[in-house]
Amino acid sequence: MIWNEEFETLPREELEILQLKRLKDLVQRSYYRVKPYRDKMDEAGIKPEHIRSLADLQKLPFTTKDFLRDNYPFGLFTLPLDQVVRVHASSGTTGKPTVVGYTKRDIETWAEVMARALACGGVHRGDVVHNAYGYGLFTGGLGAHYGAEKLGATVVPISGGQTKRQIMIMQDFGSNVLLATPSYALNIAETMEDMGVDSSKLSLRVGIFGAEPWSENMREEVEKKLGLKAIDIYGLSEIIGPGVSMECIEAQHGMHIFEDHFMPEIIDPDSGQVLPLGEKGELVFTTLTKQAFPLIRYRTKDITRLIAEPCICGRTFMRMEKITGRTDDMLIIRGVNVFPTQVEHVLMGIEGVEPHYQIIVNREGSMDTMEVQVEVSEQLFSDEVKNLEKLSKRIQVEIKDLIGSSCKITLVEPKTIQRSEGKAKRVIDNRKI
Ligand code: DLL
Repeated sequence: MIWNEEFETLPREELEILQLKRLKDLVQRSYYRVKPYRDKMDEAGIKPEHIRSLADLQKLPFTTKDFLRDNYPFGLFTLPLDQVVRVHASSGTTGKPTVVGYTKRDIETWAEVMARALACGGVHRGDVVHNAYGYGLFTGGLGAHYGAEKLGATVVPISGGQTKRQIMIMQDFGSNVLLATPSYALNIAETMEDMGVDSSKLSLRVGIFGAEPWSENMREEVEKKLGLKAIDIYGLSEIIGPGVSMECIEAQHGMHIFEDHFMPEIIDPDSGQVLPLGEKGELVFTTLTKQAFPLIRYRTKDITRLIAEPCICGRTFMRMEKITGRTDDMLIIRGVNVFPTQVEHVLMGIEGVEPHYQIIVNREGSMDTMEVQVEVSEQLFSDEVKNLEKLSKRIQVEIKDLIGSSCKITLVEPKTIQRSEGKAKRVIDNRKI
């Protein structure tokens, strides 16, 4: 079902008129109300009146996480705090978190895009939505919550953790929609196995998984284990939270960007040049309607490409392909670029290998080394050493074939790699310490 036919199926020409109107307003608001924006634009020699067409967006300077950090916590809000009804924050890997703020209307907008997103995944009124995204400063829990309520579904605000209890509740309440990170969904599936609960005892129909990268093989794995259709949802706190884009259940290929609110561009991460439509690069977003904390040309560091071809679902919004990694996720191992999702893809395509792994990077002398620790099934683990060696060799060869870099494979006992209740930590890079 399309939640908002009027906007989601808008002919492209009409959408562009709306986007331009909103863009002009955004640039005015940011320039006249926020000094750091004014300084940035003055430095680039751009005034709000220079924005006359959508192509003029490219004249505006980029914003980055550092810009946000420099103005911590509320320095980029365009409105006084008496109009800001909520803040969220994402924990950075180092130092201070990134803080974002919402007016009442921003919360409304967010609920609207999340309702669209859930409808895109086939969720409707009457569904019981088990929301296992974390509630709190993280945007996942509350963002999905408001959207599901707006849609008219019955929300179970369970948050992450206490997995056994979650399974009991899903069984008792007849939950048919699961919202979680893909790694937590796997944790749930595994706990179900341990408890002897078969997926047929649950009523799950669809899982709406996001907040971290996950491969197509991982999708197959969760679908099989939980007996549901797994749909990808994307978002980031800076832009609004979950609900920036969403895969439709009809195509299950690429996430529709709610372009009347969020304007995408793809750039070359090194040169900052905008790339031709369809090319892969860094995703950049401009928030067209957000009031308290708008962002102009925000560099997400996420890597994807845009799909402009019309979709069978009838939505006219462009899609973005599954995120393959982040520019700061990319490991450079002896000069070769490696994304954790590539390793995941290989691992999950091999029988007997469990979907739990970690990548450990070290520097020995001047040499970078990469070790992949991966769990194998109980049965395999107690098998003959020769078979384990064969398996480890096979993984090594497949990784080398795909990414061109050799690594050490360590097969570990089942349940030794830490399980995730939110975003999984896949890489331990000891070179940075
Ligand atoms: O993770 C918002 C969210 C919550 C999205 C729930 C989806 C579901 P942040 O904590 O600010 O916000 O992290 C944003 O997570 O820049 C991506 O690198 C990554 N990410 C989010 N969704 C996906 C996805 C939330 N579907 C960062 N695939 C983003 C891959 C994703 N990566």
